[in-house]
Amino acid sequence: MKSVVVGTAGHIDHGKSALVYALTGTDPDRLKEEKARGITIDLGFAHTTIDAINVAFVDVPGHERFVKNMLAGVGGIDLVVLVVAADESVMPQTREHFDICRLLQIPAGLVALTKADLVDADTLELVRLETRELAQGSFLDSAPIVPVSSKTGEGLEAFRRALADVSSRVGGRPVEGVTRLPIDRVFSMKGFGTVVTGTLVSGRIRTDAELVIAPGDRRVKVRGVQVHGAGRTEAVAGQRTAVNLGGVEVHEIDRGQTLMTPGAFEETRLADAVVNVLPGAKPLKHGARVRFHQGTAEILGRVALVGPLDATGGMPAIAPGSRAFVRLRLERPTILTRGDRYILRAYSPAVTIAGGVILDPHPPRGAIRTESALARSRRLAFDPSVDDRAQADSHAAATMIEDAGPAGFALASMVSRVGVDPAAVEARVQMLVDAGHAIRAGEVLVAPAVLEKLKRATISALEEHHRAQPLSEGISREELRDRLFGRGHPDLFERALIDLAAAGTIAGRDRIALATHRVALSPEEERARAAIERAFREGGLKPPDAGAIAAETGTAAATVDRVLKLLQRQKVLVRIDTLLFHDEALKRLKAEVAALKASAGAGARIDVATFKERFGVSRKFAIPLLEYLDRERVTRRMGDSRVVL
Ligand SMILES: Nc1nc2c(ncn2[C@@H]2O[C@H](COP(=O)(O)OP(=O)(O)OP(=O)(O)O)[C@@H](O)[C@H]2O)c(=O)[nH]1
Ligand SMILES: [Mg+2]
Repeated sequence: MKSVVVGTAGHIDHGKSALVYALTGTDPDRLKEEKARGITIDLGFAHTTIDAINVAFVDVPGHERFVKNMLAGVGGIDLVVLVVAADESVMPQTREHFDICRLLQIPAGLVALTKADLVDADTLELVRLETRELAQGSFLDSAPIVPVSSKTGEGLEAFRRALADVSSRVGGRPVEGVTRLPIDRVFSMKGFGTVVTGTLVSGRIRTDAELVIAPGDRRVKVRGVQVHGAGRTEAVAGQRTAVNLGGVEVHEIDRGQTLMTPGAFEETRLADAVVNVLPGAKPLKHGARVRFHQGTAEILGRVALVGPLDATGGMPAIAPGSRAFVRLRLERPTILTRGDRYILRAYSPAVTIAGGVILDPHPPRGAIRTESALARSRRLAFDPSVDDRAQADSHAAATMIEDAGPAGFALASMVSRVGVDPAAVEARVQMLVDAGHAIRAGEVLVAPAVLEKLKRATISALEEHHRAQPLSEGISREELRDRLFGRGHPDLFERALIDLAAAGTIAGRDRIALATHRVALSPEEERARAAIERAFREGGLKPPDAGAIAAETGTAAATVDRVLKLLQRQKVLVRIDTLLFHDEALKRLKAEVAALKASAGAGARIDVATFKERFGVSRKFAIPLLEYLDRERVTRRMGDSRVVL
C-alpha cells in the first residue's frame, strides 16, 4: 500500500487542524494547552486511508512564534495542503509557510479554501484569485484549489478526491537508502520505555535493528516499530514511524537528532550550500547570525559568502531575490548530506529569510573568499528540481576527489558526503572511473592526475637514488612510502607501485628499483668485491673484520663498507650479531652439525667446548654461531649443551 506524508501549512486559525480532524476523525491538537487556547503549538499527527493510499498528516501550528515547530514538521513531507481561510484570505504566515515550502522544494500540493461556509460566492472567488496569484509560477501554480467547510462537511468529498489524485502522483522514497529518521518527538510509553517518532525519509527500520542516534553516536536497539499506530515488523521510507528503542532514556534524546544506520553519515558543523534569499527579505550579509533549520533540527550558525570581495572591497551581501554560494558554520554539530534542503531564519526577529540545498557537508577547510572557491562551489552546484542528480553528483564527486589529493576520497564518502544510496555506490564509482574522473585504489578514489604525479615522483626518486648510490639495489618500500606518500593513502601507494611494475618500469618487492637499474661497480669496487668475497669464503667460520680487510686489500674504508652492504643485500654475506659470515660457510656448518646426528644417532649432543674443537673456532665465534644454529632450528639448547635436532 502506498504511503504519503501530507503537511498542512497556513496562517493561524485558518482551520488546518479542523480540516485534518474532518478528514481523519483524529484531533491533531493533543496538548492540554492547545485544547485550552484553541491553537496549535506543536506538531500534530493523524492518518486515514483514501483510495487505498495511506495518508499520514503532519499538522503544523500557524502562529508566527511557532514557525520553528512548523519547520520540524515539513522536512519530510511529500506534499502540502496550503490552507487559506475564505474569510481572511492570504495572511502573513500563509506567505511565510508557502515560502518555506518553495525553498524546501516540496514537490506537490493543493490548496484548501477553508471556512467556505462563512463567505458568499463572490468573496470565495476573490480569495481564489488571490491564492492563484500567490501560487503563480510555483509548484502550486496549477494545483487544485478546493473550497471546504470542516463545519458543514461541504466540499470535503471533492477535497478527498483531489488529495488522492495529487497523492497518486508523488514519487516514492528511497527504501534501499540509508536509514534516516529525523526525530520530531520523544516520549516514554508505559510498559514500552523510550519511543521516538518521525517521518522515515529513507531506508527501512526493522525490529531488532541496531541503529544510532546522531549526533552523539548513541547506539540503540529497535524493540518495536509502529506505522500509523499499528505494530509492524518493518517501517519503510515515506512512512510516519514510531520506534520503541532499547538502551536509551527519553532525556538523552532531543528533537533534531537523527535515528540512522551506524556510520552512514558523519556529524558536521560546516557545510557548503547554495542559498536563495527571499525577495521580501533584507540583504543577507556576510557573517550574519542565523537560525539553520534542517530535518527536525534548529541550530544557530553564521553565513559566510563564498567568492572574492567585490570591487569596492566592502563586505558583500546577497541581494533579496537572488541566489549565491555560502559556507554555513554551525554552533552545534548535526547530520547533513549533499542534497539536503534547509531553511534560514533571521536570528532576531525570527523570520524566514532564505533556504537552499546542501552541496558539501564536509568541505575542505581553507579560504573561501577567493575566485577558486567560487569556481569550486559552481562545480558542486545543482538544482534538485531540474538537474539530473546522478550527473550533478558525478561532477561534485569529481571535485571532491580532486580536493582530496593523494589522501584519496573514501568510497564510504560517496554515501556520507555525496548522498548516494549505498546500493548505487558501485555503479556511481564505475561512472566516475569510466568518465576518467577517478581511479580506484583499494578503498579510495583518487584523481587520475594525482596518481600520474605520484608515479612520476616515484620514478624520479628512484632515478635520483640510483644516481647517488649506484651500488644500492633500490629504495626500501617503507622509505619510499615515507618519502613520497607521507600524506597519501597507503592504497594509493600500492596502486602506483602495481601500475609501475605492470608497465615494466620498476622491479623488486621489498626494495624497489627501476627495472633498468643494474648495480654498477666501478673497477675499484669490482676489485674490492672480489677480494672481500674471497676473504670471507676463505675465512669460513673465522671471518675477517672490516678494518683488517681494508688494510689487507688496500681499499678505502668507505668502499669496503659499501661493498659489504651490497654483499649482504645480495645474501652472499649473512650478519650474525656484529659478525659477518659467508653464506656458504654457514650452509656447510649446518650440514655438518646435522650430520653429527647421522653418525652419533638420536640424542647427539654438542657443547661449546666440543664445538670449538670440532670447528676450530674461538669462543668469540662459537657462541654466536651456536645461537644462530638454535634460531635456525638445527640445534636446541638444553642446559649447558645442545641437542642436534
Ligand atoms: N465556520 C467554520 N469554522 C471553522 C472551520 N474550520 C475551522 N473553523 C474554526 O476556526 C477555528 C480555528 O480552527 P483550527 O483548525 O484550530 O485552526 P488552525 O489553522 O489549526 O490554527 P493554528 O493551528 O493555531 O494555526 C476553530 O474555532 C474552528 O472551529 C470551517 O470550515 N468553518
Ligand atoms: Mg491547528
